[in-house]
Amino acid sequence: MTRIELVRGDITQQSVDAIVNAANSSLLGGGGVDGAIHRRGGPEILDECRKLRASHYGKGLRTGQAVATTAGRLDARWVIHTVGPVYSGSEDRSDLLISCYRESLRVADELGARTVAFPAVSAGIYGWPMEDAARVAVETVRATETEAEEVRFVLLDEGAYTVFAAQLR
Ligand code: AR6
Repeated sequence: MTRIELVRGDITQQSVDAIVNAANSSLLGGGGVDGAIHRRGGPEILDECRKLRASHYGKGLRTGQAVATTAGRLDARWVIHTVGPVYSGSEDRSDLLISCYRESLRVADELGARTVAFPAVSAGIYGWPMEDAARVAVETVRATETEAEEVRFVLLDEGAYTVFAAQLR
């Protein structure tokens, strides 16, 4: 059984095996969680991202996929970068968001990560409404078979935390 935990705070301050990054397909950094992870984790993460791009993801990491690097100076062993879908009001892209959680957990299992922290993927710059982002996140983690003992959702603000808490009830 995987325990699901909820934490209000900064994901870069978590002590876990793997921290999931809401990245973009370039893997070269950005704002939001991505910016915070690279800032606090240091240049080692970007170095590995660059190498991954050169070796495997010349056209970028596709939406819904996930790949791991070192966690640099973060208190974690790995960062798992996943690319969430940009929200669309006219097209249902939830399969891609579901895929982010599933693929991240699959990569976590491959690595042997037992504790995994997720942000609310796509619910910031990519515009996904928080209620729906939380529903997809919680339902998908609950439905995914994983070796992880703990999945921790880390929400930066009170509003997001409250929405996730309601979803977990
Ligand atoms: N800890 C936990 N949650 C955070 C943190 C943090 N340090 N910082 C932001 N959040 P976002 P996206 C919350 O925008 O929507 C980047 O430029 C934030 O409040 O980080 O998937 C990438 O490079 C929101 O609820 O990710 C991509 O281009 C949630 O994390 C793009 O943004 C996700 O917000 C990805 O956009």
